[in-house]
Amino acid sequence: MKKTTMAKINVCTYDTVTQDIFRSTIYPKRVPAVLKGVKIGECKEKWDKDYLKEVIGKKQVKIHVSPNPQMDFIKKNFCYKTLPFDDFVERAASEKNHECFLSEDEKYYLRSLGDDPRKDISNFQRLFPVLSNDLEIPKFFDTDRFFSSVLRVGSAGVQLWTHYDVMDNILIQVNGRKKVVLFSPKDALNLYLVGDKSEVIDIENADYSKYPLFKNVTWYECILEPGDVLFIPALWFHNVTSLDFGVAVNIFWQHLEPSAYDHKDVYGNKDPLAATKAMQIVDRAITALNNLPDDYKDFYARRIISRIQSKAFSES
Ligand SMILES: O=C(O)CCC(=O)C(=O)O
Repeated sequence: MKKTTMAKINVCTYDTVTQDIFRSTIYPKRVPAVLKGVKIGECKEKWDKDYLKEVIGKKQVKIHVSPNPQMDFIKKNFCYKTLPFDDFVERAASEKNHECFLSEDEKYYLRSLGDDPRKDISNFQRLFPVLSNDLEIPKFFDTDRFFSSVLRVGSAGVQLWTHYDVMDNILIQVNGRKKVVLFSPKDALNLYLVGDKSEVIDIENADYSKYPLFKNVTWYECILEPGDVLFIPALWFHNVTSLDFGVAVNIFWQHLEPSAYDHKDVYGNKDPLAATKAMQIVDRAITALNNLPDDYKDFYARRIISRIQSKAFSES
């Protein structure tokens, strides 16, 4: 079946969004929104390749390098390398690089990490203090709910796998254009999830013989221009393609009570504690069902699903 059967929706765009408008009108809807005219500071004028190279210089950064622009975290079709920031930016902004790791047209992607990536949370202002004053972080959430700020720089063409995060997020597109496709949390069963990531990598040409349910998804799409801000509510899946060399910062904040989250989470993608507990209980239920003959196991598995559906699914 062709993708044209799939419902496609443009993400709603709002002009001249202030803090009040965001909090009172946009945020409560819990759907993605493109926000235009948000004050983000001087970064939009300043953050081109040469400025970034000059002010950040030789700071070492760990980056993703891939011969294939469609990066796949599940099959790991990329590798991690470390480069001085100025070299990395020069390479990411060029279509071809004679000096390369894997191939001349390899793609580069930086997602900033904390000082100790296993323990520390990315804080863009702390990691890149020379850039800090250029970016005005919109006051869309209470500051005590701030979780992380992540600098993202990538080559034109890089496509990041579909995934969800467990916290609310604004993606501030500073430089370059970006196509973002989003899927509602209600499409979780159509996305062939492995943890927080979808197995369907080539979403534009999905193989329906392998992923038949993918044709049921509702496809939300937007193109971000420099200066645009995309609100991505927690649990909304997103797949991001850089149309140009691009620079963005995204800010995650805790939408639930802070105690709901796993305090060991550094990326904002570990499921809330209650959800993890529920998944563990289901695993135990499956182990218990395995003690039954197949026909009984099947019968009780169906009854458990029906109980979850009637008691835990929401109508809307
Ligand atoms: O803009 C990107 O490169 C990726 C954005 C993303 O995955 C996010 O904001 O969670």
